[in-house]
Amino acid sequence: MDYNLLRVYFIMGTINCTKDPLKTLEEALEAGITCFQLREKGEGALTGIAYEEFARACQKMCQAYQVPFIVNDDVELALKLDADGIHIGQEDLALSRFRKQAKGKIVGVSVHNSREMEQAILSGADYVGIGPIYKTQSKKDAKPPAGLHFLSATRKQFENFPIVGIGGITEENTSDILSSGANGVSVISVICRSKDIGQTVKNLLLAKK
Ligand code: FQP
Ligand code: MG
Repeated sequence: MDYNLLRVYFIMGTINCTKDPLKTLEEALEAGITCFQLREKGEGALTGIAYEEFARACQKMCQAYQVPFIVNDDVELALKLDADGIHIGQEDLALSRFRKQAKGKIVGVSVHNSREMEQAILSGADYVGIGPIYKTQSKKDAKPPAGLHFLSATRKQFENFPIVGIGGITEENTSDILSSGANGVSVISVICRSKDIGQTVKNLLLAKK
């Protein structure tokens, strides 16, 4: 995959939003996010038809901006909607099984150590999410923050593999993430809670190594 797609990777579910979720997504797309992941989970998340309809609305909006629409965890929905990709964690469905069902789709995998990193590559991941780099408010069962060390060590070992940093990322620390070797940053709160999404996304896009 083109690693530039990871530059500003917005992840969102309705419960993360402080205003209308589709309006949040539209402002983020308008401002230039490079990838979108629907992560509809947690207490109060949409389910059933409402979930599927929300997913379709997000997908349609992403298509209008030609930004990849990735589904978190839910392989069934990703296939049903013909999403551009799926993001799976270590506890989620075996990657090799999904790989066969989803030729041509972007597959992302969360990794936390070098064993998981090697396994993800062997299983055919297109990119990996490394984190949590810092403390995060968006994921209750997040592992303890790992800091930048594993990120930079992974970049040294895999010079060209697409990597996005995740967990506690802000406009201020984005440069550090990029300097440590990530191709981009993945954020939820910083966009969902921004009073000026346009400016926030611009700041993320402008951050230099
Ligand atoms: N990295 C990324 C990405 N997206 C994610 N959703 C995760 C990591 C976390 O399964 P997981 O994935 O460990 O937890 P959850 O399903 O609760 O998000 F690389 F895309 F930024
Ligand atoms: Mg998951």
